[in-house]
Amino acid sequence: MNIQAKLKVDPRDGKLAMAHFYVFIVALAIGGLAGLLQTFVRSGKFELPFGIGYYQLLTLHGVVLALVMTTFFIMGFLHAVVSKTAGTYTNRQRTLAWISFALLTIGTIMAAIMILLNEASVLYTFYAPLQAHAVFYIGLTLVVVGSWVGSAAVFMKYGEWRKANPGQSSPLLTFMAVITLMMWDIATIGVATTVLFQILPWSLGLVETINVGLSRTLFWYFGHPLVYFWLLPAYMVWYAIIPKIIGGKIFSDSLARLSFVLLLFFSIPVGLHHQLVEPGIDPAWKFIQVILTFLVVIPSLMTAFSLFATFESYGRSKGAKGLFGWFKKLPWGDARFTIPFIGMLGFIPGGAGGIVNASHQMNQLVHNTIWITGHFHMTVAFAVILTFYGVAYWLIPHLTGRILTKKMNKLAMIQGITWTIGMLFMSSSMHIQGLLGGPRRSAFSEYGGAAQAAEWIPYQIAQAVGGSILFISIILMVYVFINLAFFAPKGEQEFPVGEVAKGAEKTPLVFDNWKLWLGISAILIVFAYTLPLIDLIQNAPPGSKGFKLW
Ligand code: HAS
Repeated sequence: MNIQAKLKVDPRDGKLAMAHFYVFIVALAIGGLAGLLQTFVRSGKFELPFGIGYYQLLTLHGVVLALVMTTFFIMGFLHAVVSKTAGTYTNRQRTLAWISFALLTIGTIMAAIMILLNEASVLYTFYAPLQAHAVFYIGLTLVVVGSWVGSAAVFMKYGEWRKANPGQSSPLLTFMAVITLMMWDIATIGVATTVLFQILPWSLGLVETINVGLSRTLFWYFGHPLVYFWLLPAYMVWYAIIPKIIGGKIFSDSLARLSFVLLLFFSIPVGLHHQLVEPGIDPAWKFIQVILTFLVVIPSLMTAFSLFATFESYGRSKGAKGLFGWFKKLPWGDARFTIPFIGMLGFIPGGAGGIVNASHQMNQLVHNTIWITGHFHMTVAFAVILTFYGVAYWLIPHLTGRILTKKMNKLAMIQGITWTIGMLFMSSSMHIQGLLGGPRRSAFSEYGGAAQAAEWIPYQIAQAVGGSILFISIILMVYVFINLAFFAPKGEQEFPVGEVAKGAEKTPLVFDNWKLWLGISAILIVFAYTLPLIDLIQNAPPGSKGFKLW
């Protein structure tokens, strides 16, 4: 094992990661409050005070939780993981990471101010022709650029490690961090292109119209890998950290790397599955991207297989018998394991829902309904966030030189379990309401007819109940976080890094061959997107001039 993996994260890198986590917890509190108020409005029993609009609140909720909270947590986590497994950052790398943090924060503040002023009530997808103040888009651009600068720090550390360790396979967690950020950097080119060349000029009044189809397509080129940007750090934990927490081993280093490589290949050329009902895109390309979507399910099935293998081997090593005997041997009292495990369980229905969405014909039924909102609450707001909570319970004290006490562990369990109950109410009622035709992204007052809405009311009340339980869970999380960051007893909290099972095959060096992976990735993207984009530009609506971006 690399010697660095035995060391604590250097305090200077620890501070850097913690700075990200402070923003994470503030975002969780603000976004969660916005979510709670939203469920109240949707129950039809509450009106927002001070003239706050429903879409303004929904934008705040979506942007702060889906874009800000996740990005800050992920960047902080990746910096900590890379510093731990590939070695302490050099001053140059750390400076870059701080510049990244500053850009992320400034961009976030700019976007948040515009949302609060009701100048950017365009939801987290900011689809044209909804238009926000230019400052909102500039803020989001800074967030993207900030994340690029942060990934440069990670790539530099990885390159330095490779140079110092020729002929060796890179540390698994660092390898996974590199793939996550490469995917992110390639994906953000899409959103940066539409913002810089289409949306900003249009929002500044330099051009009068915008090519909506093109803009949405560039957005979803980014939007689907965005959801994998949330998922991959959770997979890093499931593959490489949970085995250590339970006292077991990583089933196969190569399988874990292969699934990440496949996620890099197939997470980007699939964005059209968000646009299956949109005009202007040839059905043949939609069909091709649906097939590619089914291919991206494979690495998740590999992940499920690998996790079962880890749990079962561990259980059997402890004397478990029978098909599910291993289940009883898992450390159920340990919040660092149990809460992410509940997330894994939730990802089974969450993933199944994704497969329904991707199935072209079924998508027609669910696309504009709140079923989709139920889907992403089960995936990102359940599987992923429970895993992030599980990480916070040990990473925050590790970085602040404190420990997770038994009392805090108990509170963390209650926090994760209340989240589970709240999200089950919320997500299942959203799924059912969606099947009954309940629309998404719609305020109660704007539904079609009162008679139809009456059928949905029980589910909307269930969402308000779920929202309230979730908010209690957020208050508990804030409490646990503050305790672990400032008040828990001083001590050494382990940073668990899994080791590979004895007898597993040696990891082939080909996994560190980036020319190969990036080359295949580029070919797939060019194949899946070139013709649809040319179509959208050439057949832009009447009135478009020149290079028909608008
Ligand atoms: Fe999705 C829409 C398809 C995964 C998030 N998705 C969304 C939106 C979001 C989102 C935010 O094809 C809405 C965007 C908007 O605002 O419009 N999604 C999929 C597919 C997958 C998928 C095929 N989505 C995710 C993940 C997300 C996420 C992950 C966030 C983190 N999604 C779609 C489609 C749409 C969509 C369409 C567009 C819909 C529309 O019409 O607008 C797949 O990646 C899912 C694969 C997952 C699995 C599950 C594997 C299970 C594992 C757990 C193992 C458990 C263990 C424990 C070991 C196959 C790994 C077990 C223990 C025991 C004891 C049993």
